[in-house]
Amino acid sequence: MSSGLELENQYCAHNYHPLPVVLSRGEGVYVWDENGKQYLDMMSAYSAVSHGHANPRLVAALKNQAETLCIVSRAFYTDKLGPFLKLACELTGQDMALPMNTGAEAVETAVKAARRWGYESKGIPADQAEIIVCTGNFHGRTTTIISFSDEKEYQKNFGPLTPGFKVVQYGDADALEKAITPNTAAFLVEPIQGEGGIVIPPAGYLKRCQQLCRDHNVLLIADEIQTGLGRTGRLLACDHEGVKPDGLILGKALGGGIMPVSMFLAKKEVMDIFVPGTHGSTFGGNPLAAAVGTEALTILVEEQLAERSAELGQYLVEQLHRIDSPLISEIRGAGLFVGIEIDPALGSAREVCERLMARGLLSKETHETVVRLAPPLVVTREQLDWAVEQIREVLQEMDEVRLAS
Ligand code: PXG
Repeated sequence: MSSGLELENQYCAHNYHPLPVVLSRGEGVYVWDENGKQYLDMMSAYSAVSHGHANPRLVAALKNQAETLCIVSRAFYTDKLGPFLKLACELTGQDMALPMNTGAEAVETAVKAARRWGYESKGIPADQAEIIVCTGNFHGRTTTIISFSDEKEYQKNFGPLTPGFKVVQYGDADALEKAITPNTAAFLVEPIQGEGGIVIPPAGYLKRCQQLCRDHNVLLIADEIQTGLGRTGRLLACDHEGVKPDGLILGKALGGGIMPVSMFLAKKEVMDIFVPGTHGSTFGGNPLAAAVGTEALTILVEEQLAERSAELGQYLVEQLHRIDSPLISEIRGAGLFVGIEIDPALGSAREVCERLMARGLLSKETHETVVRLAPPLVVTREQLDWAVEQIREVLQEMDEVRLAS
């Protein structure tokens, strides 16, 4: 057994169930294990590695900034943060941003912004603010965020939970309308649910939610940590419906697959509720993160990664549809953000992933029935062809085993 695996199992908390592969190097769409075996990465660290592993431009930006200035805290201005946030705001059509590190921190920032805006701008009575969220949501792992998950396993024995959240059916705008009260400050939603299993809501859903939010003076906050920055074939998944959220949460790919960089963006009226002392982070907005983030956004635009994702994602889904297997019950996707639903009566998504791994393709199941395919956006058509062939053969193998037993 590999010592990397043994040591991690002994010393790292067992809060994950990783596939048994010990990775030691990455370049572009490939990663290698400690024995030198190559794998095509069809997971990209849950969309964080959209630019590919060790992207040379990002590594250069990182090295250059690491040698110049890394961390000074927000007690001082730096020459890197302003230009980074300006670029992020211009690209997304927002006025201002609050930089953080991990996705969950940016979600927490959005929750705080929404509540304070609710009291100070909308006039909600003290401590009465409500935020509406959706069934199947995933927004992170902090105590407050798990409080509004509808996944009981995420909450079990972590109570008391934070009050002030209401859960409505994802994809059902009527349910949102019914749930809104004068105390509703915000509706927090993923335009496509990632951890929920690549769940795409009905066409027109977000647009209708936007209208309802406007009609009732409720902030529409989009969590695009996973769907943003080209993953679904547009810069933002909200762009598919021409929706501009009042608050936007970015993370993952914003750090170019190199370091944690996240932010909450909003219009000025919302962001102005933050005054000195109300929120912060030692590392949020540090010059190293800002330099890498700026380069990540620049590459995204210059190398047209969103357009690439749209084109190649459509190609991937077309090719997957050609696989004739009873194990596939549905294929869903937007851009290079694709889920293959496996019929649980005929096979498990985990087994599909394990068999793919043995063939040099890395993916991960979500919700036991979905095989997720989200390669770096720099993947090529030929690499996708190879991946589809592996999936076809694995499903065929599993079907043969099933029929023989
Ligand atoms: N929002 C969405 C939509 C996400 O997918 C987060 C927020 C939280 O981001 P951070 O950086 O705090 O993990 C995510 C994260 C896990 C896990 O087990 C999380 C994600 C994907 C896969 C596994 O915590 N997405």
